[in-house]
Amino acid sequence: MTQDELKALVGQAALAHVVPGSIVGVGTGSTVNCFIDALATMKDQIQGAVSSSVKSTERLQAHGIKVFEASEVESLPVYVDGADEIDHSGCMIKGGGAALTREKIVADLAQAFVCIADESKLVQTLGNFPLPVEVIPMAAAQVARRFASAYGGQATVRAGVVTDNGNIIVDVRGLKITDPLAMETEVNQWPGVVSVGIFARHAAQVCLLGTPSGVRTLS
Ligand code: ABF
Repeated sequence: MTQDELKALVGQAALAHVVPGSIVGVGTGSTVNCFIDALATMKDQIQGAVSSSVKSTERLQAHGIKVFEASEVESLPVYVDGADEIDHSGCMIKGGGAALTREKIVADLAQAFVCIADESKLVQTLGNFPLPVEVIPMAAAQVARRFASAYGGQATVRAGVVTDNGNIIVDVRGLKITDPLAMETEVNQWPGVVSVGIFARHAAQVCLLGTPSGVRTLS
């Protein structure tokens, strides 16, 4: 199966975790696009969605799915999103699509995080994928120096990218993230960091992995 077929497989499988009559938290990325397309087949069974990006909002609305503002809901039964990497405890690196801040905001509203990914995303230790960090532009150089001194990481500004929130992304290479929660907690405190693409505090409770032999559920 191609990677796109694996993404379609898990996008469809995630429908089983959608609570009828609820508002669904929806992430961002190509795998989530498959989920959005699958969700459209049951749009009459849900109230709508809370979206984590302009791109996902546009796709949801194109299917006729109502999109609520995050501020309009107090909680969501489920948040469905992809990942750039996920380890065996459900901690993730996210942000390859530059939507990490709103993804974490919507994930924070949800009672359960369902990660959907093709099996290439499952790793033993996070860090091979460059860690995205959303920063206020004036802080970028200092954040890069902190990654170098604290973790030996090499941070570079992602060219040509401005987030939905008007900030920039630095991608940090050379990290071996053996304690995701500790690094997320530390980096979150650095001045100018809007959010870091480590999802440890908001780890996935369920991961649906697309494999050539079908969907593998990790929980
Ligand atoms: C999104 O899923 C981002 O956080 C992450 O970068 C992306 C993975 O994208 P794809 O599903 O296209 O591989 O939530």
